[in-house]
Amino acid sequence: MQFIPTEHSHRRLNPLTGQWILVCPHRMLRPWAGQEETPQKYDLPDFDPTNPLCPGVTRPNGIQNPNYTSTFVFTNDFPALLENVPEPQPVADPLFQVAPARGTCRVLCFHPKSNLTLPQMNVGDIKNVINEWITQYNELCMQYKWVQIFENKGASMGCSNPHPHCQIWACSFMPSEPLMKHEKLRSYYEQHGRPLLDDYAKRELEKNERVVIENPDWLVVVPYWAAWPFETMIISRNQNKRLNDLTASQRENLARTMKEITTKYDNLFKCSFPYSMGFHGAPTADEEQKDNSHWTLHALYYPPLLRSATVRKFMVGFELLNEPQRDLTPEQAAQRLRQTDGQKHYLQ
Ligand code: H2U
Repeated sequence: MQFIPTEHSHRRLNPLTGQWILVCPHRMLRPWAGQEETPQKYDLPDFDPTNPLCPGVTRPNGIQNPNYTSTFVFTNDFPALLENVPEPQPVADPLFQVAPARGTCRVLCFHPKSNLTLPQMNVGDIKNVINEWITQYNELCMQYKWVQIFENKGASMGCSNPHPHCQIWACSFMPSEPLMKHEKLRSYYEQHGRPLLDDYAKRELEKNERVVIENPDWLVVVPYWAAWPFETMIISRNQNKRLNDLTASQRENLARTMKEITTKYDNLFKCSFPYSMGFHGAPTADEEQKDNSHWTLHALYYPPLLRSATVRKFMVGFELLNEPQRDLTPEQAAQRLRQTDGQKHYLQ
C-alpha cells in the first residue's frame, strides 16, 4: 500500500525543538460528544466602568487608569515575576536543582474600546500596538535576557478580560522553550552556515503547500510540524532578529499581516477565534553582545479550535504522556486558511 499523508498516520519532526508530532488525519471522521466551547460574546459595551482595563477606571488596587485614547501600558498588579526577590542558594544535588527568577510583568491595552479585537481594529491602530511593543521591548531588553510579548485571546485560552490587551513578561533568565530553540537554531547554523528559519521560509515558498499569506516582508505558514490544528507562524523575510530591528514599513506590513491572519481565523468558523500568540527573537541584555546570527524573528499563533466555533482540540491523554497529536494535516489546515477571506471580517 502506498503512503498517503492525508490518510495515513505518520510523525513529523519540529526542528526548532527536536520534538516529534504524531499526525493522524483519519481521526477527523470520529464523532464528538465531548465538551463544547462557548464562543466569546460580541454584545459587549465599548466602555464598562467595572472593567479595570478601561480608560479612566480605578483598578481594585486604587490606581486610576488615564483616559487613554490609543494604547496604555501598566505594571501588572498581580505580577508573576518581581524585580527584587531574594535568590535561592545554588544546590549541588542534581535531583533538587533551583535557579533565581527575577523579572517584571506588564499589561498593554491595545485600544480604549472594550468591544474590539485585533482583526476588527484598523491597520493604523494595530501599528500603534506594534510601536508600543517596540518601545516596551527597547526599555526591557537592556536589563532582561528574555522579553516575552504574548496575547491570550478568548476565555478558552485563559484570557481573564475581554478588553483587547496583551501581556509582557521580562525575565532575568531564558525560559526552557526559547532556550531549546536557541540551541537548535545555533546547531543548524553551525552545520549549514545559514539561519534555519530563513532556509525554512525559502523552502516553504518553493513547495507552496503550507503558505497562507505572503508579502515582501512576512511569510505566514502552517508549519510542517504544527501541533495545534490551525497553528501558524509569521516569519520575517528580512533577516530581522528582534522586534526592534523592524523598519517603519516592515511594522506597517506586520500590522497588515496580523490583521489578515486574524481576520481569516475569525472568518473560518465565524467566531472570535481564540489563540495564544507571541513573538520569539534573539535573546537580549548580556546575550545581545554574543553572536545571534542563527536567529530569525517570528511570531507564533496557537489556536485551540479544531472543527467549529465550539469544538476544540484537547492536548491531554496521549499528548500529555507521549507527544502532541494532530488530526487534519498542516497542508489541509493551510488550504482552508488560504481559501478563507482575510480582507473583510464576517461581522463587517
Ligand atoms: P489575561 O487576560 O491574559 O489574564 O491578562 C490580564 C492581566 O491583567 C492579568 O495578568 C492583570 C491580570 O493580572 N490585571 C491587573 O494587573 N490589574 C487589574 O486590576 C485586573 C487585571
